[in-house]
Amino acid sequence: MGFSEKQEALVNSSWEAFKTNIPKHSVVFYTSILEKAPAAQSLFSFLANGVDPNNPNLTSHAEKLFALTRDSAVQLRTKGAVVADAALGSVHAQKAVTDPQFAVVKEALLKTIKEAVGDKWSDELSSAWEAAYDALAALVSEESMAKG
Ligand code: HEM
Ligand code: ISQ
Repeated sequence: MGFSEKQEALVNSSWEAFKTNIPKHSVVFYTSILEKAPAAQSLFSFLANGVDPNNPNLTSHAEKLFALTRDSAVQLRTKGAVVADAALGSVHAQKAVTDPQFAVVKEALLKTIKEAVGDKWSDELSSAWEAAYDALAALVSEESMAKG
């Protein structure tokens, strides 16, 4: 199934909404992750002191994850596939990231976008982010398996 121009535009505009207040949206994101997976606190070095919006490490990691998902949407639309940096695999292989963890991050990401866009939220917007994230996650997890 192809990724449409409209889906790309939906992801791009909500990425802009996310960027208007990264500390605020990062709190929504990490809080949602920790609710579902409290163990994530010890996995991420930048969560050692809890969800602190003034910790630049915490906000920059969230921003990076959302930016990569947005790039993935652009690549799906222009190339029909996602081409990511192979280095993504090795960090996740070392941490032995599992499928349920990918799902937790996905749910938190969708919840955060929903909050960021307010009444512009739609099922179409949600499935566009979902498709972009799934394609990226598949790649990260494949690369991480290959590195074993
Ligand atoms: C580190 C991307 C999913 C756990 C990283 C890094 C990137 C990245 C780029 C390098 C450090 C940074 O700059 O942030 C992604 C992408 C994902 C994904 C694109 C999904 C599409 C996950 C999942 C988990 C996870 C599901 C497990 C809950 C980690 C950990 C680190 C890391 C523990 C090291 C963090 C630290 O420095 O403390 N990831 N990640 N990642 N990732 Fe992921
Ligand atoms: C997974 N990998 C890298 C960074 C992240 C930030 C927040 C949540 C999950 C992440």
